[in-house]
Amino acid sequence: MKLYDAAWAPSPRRVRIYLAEKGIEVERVPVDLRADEQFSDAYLAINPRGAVPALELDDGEVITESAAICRYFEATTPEPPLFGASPIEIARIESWTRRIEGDGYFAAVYAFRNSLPALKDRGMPGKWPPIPQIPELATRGAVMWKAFVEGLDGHLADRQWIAGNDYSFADITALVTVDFAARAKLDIDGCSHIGRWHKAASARPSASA
Ligand SMILES: N[C@@H](CCC(=O)N[C@@H](CS)C(=O)NCC(=O)O)C(=O)O
Repeated sequence: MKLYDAAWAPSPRRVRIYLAEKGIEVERVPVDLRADEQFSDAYLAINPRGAVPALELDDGEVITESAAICRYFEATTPEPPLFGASPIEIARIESWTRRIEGDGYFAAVYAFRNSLPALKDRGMPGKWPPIPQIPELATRGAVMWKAFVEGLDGHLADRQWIAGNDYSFADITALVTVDFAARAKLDIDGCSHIGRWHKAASARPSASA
């Protein structure tokens, strides 16, 4: 089994943090995004969408999408549960994960991909026809981000973790989202509850995986 990984990118980091929390070791194959290695013939044979992460199983089947890779390991190695155990825990974690992805992570992607000169004509991650940058989408990302962090900050006012008593996949998703958003100059300044949560999540050994 091999995990195709990239050092600084949020989606592979999401999988690395998840695996560290579970105590699962997987052989990693680095893909150098700065050198556009995701578009090499060798990597496109693994994932024709030209995105990381990807998990290649021993029988050759490839799973893409960071959440799907983590779901695979949750099924093979249920303990400790990071997607919840009871029906209500599972629903809470899924609900928050989707909200963080749709409202927070995508806000950061809009801001990041539509503002960096180096990403000209690369408005979406991975292999697409040229996608022009649209500056208004960066503005949209900033508006979404502000509303997202305000909502999350209020939610965390009386909670340690986002979706229940225990650290979960929702926290992992939010951690990689907040750290990625900072690269697009979207911050959590003034959000004291997110600040406390972020400090605690970042202090876990898995955060540096
Ligand atoms: N929804 C996918 C997103 C994958 C994705 O966007 N990967 C980025 C790194 S975080 C990538 O491969 N980018 C390559 C590029 O920008 O060309 C997942 O969760 O795995």
